[in-house]
Amino acid sequence: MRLRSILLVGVAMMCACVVEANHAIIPTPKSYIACEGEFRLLPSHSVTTSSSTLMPLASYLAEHLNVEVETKGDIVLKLDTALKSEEYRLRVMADRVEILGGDYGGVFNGVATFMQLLPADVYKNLKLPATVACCEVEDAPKYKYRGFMLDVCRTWITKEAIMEYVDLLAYHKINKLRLHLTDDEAWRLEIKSHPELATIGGFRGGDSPIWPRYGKWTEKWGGYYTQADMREIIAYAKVRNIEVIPEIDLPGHSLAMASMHPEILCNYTPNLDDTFGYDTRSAFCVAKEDNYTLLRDIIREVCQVFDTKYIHIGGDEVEISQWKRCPDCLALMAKLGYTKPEQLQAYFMRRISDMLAEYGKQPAVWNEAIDGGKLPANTLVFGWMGVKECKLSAAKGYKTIVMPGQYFYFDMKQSKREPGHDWAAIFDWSKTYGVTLTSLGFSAEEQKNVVGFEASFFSEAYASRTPENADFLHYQTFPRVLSLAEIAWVSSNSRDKEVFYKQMIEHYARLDAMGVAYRLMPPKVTFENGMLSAQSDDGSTIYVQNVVTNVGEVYTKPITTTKPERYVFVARRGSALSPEAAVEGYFRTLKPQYTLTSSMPQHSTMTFAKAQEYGRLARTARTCDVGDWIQFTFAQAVDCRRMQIATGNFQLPRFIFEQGYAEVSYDGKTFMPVGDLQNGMYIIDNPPHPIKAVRLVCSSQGNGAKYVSIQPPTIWPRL
Ligand code: TNX
Repeated sequence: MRLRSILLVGVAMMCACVVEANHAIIPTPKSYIACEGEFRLLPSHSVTTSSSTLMPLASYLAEHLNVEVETKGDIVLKLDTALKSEEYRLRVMADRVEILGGDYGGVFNGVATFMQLLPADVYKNLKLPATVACCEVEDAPKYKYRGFMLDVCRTWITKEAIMEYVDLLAYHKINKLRLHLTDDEAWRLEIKSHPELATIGGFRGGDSPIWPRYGKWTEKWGGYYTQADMREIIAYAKVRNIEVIPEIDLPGHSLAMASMHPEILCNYTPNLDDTFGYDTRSAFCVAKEDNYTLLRDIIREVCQVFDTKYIHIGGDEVEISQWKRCPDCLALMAKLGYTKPEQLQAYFMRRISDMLAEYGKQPAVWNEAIDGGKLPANTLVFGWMGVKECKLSAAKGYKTIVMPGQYFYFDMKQSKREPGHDWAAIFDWSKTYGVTLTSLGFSAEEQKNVVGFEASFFSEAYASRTPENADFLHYQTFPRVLSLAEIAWVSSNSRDKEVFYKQMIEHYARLDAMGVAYRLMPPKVTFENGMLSAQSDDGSTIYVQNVVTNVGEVYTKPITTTKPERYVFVARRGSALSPEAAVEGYFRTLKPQYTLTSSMPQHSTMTFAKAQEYGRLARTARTCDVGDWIQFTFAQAVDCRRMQIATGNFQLPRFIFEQGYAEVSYDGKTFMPVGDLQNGMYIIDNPPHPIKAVRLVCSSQGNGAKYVSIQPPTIWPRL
């Protein structure tokens, strides 16, 4: 080993190798040494390996390189037992390329780096000859677990779309994909002993017992993976060094299951007057033995399909109030000598963990699951609620995955006016990139229990945004995935955002070739001395639109104007897009005085008066029926360029009028229908007269919830 490195340095000196930062490889390799000369990849070259284990990888690489796999070749893949798991050495020489790895994952990582050294069209259709500068790369990951979680429940994501996304993760050396397979909105995995779970539970709306939610209100919508499909996904991911870990979310988040099997619920009769008889309870009863029989069937099959060490069994956000009302759960508590219902959750998780152990598996859980008592010592804990919860888990001795929402939930908004949740934080790639365990306050002891990082994409907001094309998934997750890949890989704790941003911009050419519709940083807009200008630094094209004349064009030079608020800019590059940028005046909204009235009674604390003050939403005291309405009556008729009236949560279509229409009145007496609601809201663009009142009318019964939320109106002035 020693001798070899001395020799290497010798060779390096002879061929004038120099240590370079890198070639914008993401994640950044430990060491990249540039050597003299180049390797010219020709169609006559071929990939070769003598290891049968590496054969699938040889084919994977050959496919990307547009060459063949042959017994004798110039691009050599090899296992090297002197290297650790996932560690690799890549040597690009003038006449040959060698990729050595400690195991399959190591060689894969070397292959992924080699691809990044090639022209970007390696991700599309590589044109040969192609050249790579000679170099030597030595590299290994810091963390064993570099994960991404995809919520395929709230939005149905097809097998093919998962595979496409797997490719994107693999190109960045992410090595775990966790599939969130069950939730309140769907059951997505075929269970042969209970086929209805997927064949019925995979679909919502229409004649399904599962209420439509988050989009696709009028059709029966969804899908599921057969076990054969899932095996295909697992095999596809395995070639790409990605382990697929399933999550069956228990004992809460089980409304889809309960809609098919109400007998899993607690033993009391809830009052369903407010929901037209629809039972929204979502937690398994802990005291029913039959539940464990059903769950054993499920766990057995899940363990057969997935060859992973861990099976994630959920444990988040359980509505424990249901157990408190259940005589059977209370009796079980008494029998076990429990004083808090949270202990029932630990009891439940332990029973499922025991089942897993019988099939040779270990439990993985969300952080709340460890609050009510001890779980088996080999439990893997996913800390999502905050840094505190991650530290607590590590301090208790559990192996822990760090994924607090405010850094790792890529379903969060990237800036204030963009789509996404905001419960954890509003952040872009730079916040994720800044994460180190030390800066988050983990002690050395706690750090020892951290196995890695995971980012997640919960998909409530995706279903209403054309999931048939992956643009929204891409936009929310890229370039944030680049930050995840970087921090989970590099050993160094130093972070330089400027340097990484430059690296990212170089990497954009690869994302373009991969077909990723990533998010660009917004162009910088300035207004000085009557001149409005926009600038971007990432090779994108800026477009400008005058919102008064509606003329849009490519921005080429500063605009002379006295009305800078009339112009809005976006940057585009390939499929990538930036959020809107403009001077603050463009975004300004009006808050005219109005009265909120409704055919539905108001909630006792989230009153209509509160929404009239803006800033807060109101709630009704029951769900909606056909013909129910809400009305906004303005004290003075409002002249504006745009008005948005919405039920529900803006980014998370729930608690809405699932179907309905809007009516506008210019005199406060006669109302004219103007159009159908989209995801519970209506936008009036360029009204011909000042608006005196707007009314939203419901044309469907119920919304799968106990109430309707009402947003204050958003009103943009004329410019
Ligand atoms: C919290 S993460 C949840 C999910 C939501 C997500 C939205 C977790 C364990 N529970 O059910 O989809 O927030 O960001």
